Amino acid sequence: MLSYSCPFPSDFVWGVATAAPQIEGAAFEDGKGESVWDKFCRIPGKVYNGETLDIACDHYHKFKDDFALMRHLGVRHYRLSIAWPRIYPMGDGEINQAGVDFYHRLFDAMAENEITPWVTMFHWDLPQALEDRGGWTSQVTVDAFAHYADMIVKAFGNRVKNWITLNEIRCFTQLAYGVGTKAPGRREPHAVVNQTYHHALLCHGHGVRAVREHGGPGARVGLTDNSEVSVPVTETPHDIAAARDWFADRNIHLLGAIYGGGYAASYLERCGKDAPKFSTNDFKLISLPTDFLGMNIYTGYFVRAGADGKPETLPLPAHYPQADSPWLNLMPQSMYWAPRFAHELYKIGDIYITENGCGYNDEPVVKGEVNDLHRRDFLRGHLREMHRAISDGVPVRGYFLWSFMDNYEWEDGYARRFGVVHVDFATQKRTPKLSAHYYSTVLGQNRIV
Ligand code: PNW
Repeated sequence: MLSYSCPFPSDFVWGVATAAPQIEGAAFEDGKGESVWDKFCRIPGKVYNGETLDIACDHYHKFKDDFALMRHLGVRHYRLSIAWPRIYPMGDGEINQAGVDFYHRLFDAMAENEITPWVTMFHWDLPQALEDRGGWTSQVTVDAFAHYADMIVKAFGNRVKNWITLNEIRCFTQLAYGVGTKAPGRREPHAVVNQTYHHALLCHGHGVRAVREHGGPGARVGLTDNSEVSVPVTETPHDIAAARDWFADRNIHLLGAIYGGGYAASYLERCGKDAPKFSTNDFKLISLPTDFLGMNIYTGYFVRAGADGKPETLPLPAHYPQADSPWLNLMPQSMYWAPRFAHELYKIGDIYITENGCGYNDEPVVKGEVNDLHRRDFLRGHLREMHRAISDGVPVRGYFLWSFMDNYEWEDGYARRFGVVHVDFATQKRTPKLSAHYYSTVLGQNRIV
């Protein structure tokens, strides 16, 4: 067999991913409450061009067409999220039945198109009412999430078997309460940010608990993490060991805590007086066994063993290749090393790449086509490295491309396009790009083409 054929295991899961706030629109329809992003995007200077999530891809009204297109492309697995403020407009308290009904319609339409849902419970759209009560800095949010998770698993558990508790803890804690570039845009001291991590870990635990209690037969659950990824500069034992140490250290407060059953002494020591407040009992919940780990992989850091053998991160030279998202340095080997290190360090049995993709700015439709050869190249390079990981025995069981269609790219608004389907935001017309046809061929043939 020629190596470029790269067949995947016959039960490999190929999918696409989106998130409710980025595609649904209908931000104030049918009783949906305000989310932190609905508020944040209206603060001048926070989001590119002042763009809002009000309409987005209008998926709320167009989901039938969108699922028909997915089916047409051969996509059988779809990662989506439920909008918490659609279910509980105030975060807790009264249920919005119209919101629950919407997701029933959505899951019906998916079933009609033979598409299996993979549902993220929380993808950053915290109800603003909870932010007003402290948001992720407060235990109030943990209690509300526990209730919300119970509710959605009870409501949808007969049709949803694959659950993801939280999407990318770092992004709605550190970037939202420390750096301030994501909603609600606060800049709090370390101690507060460390506490938001801890509250997120507790919510992850509640998500797992809810699925175990109400998920029914065959239900599975895991976290989606955007681990910080190291790529060894050379694939030699020294650099590999240094890169693995780096990975363990940079993820010590999230994956390390969940899979290690508690905070490492070295982490708490480093935090000093800023350490999160917790009880050891918390880890009975946080470290409940999961069925898989979801990893969102976009980029990484080059690491080598320094003169003292310790990990050393190399700065990137000028003109290192990038996508248009300024943080998205092209590093396909991250798709090999991230799942491999996660598997080695935390003994995880099943890993899914729950997001991987690239953002570019100008992708015009010319004569009905979008010629995104850069994205096709990105996909092929990353899939090859994922295939190499599987060949080396790393248990990667599936891959979800980010994203099905161009959508609201958070503080970058609509300018940054991640879709394999082009969206004209003025007309809502969808046009599959060259990369959609490429990906459709890959999943149809179950190999890299
Ligand atoms: C992820 N970084 O976010 C999110 O899960 C998606 O909602 C988002 O649209 C997608 O990736 C593309 O950005 C990330 O700075 C945001 O490294 C930032 C980073 C990584 C992922």
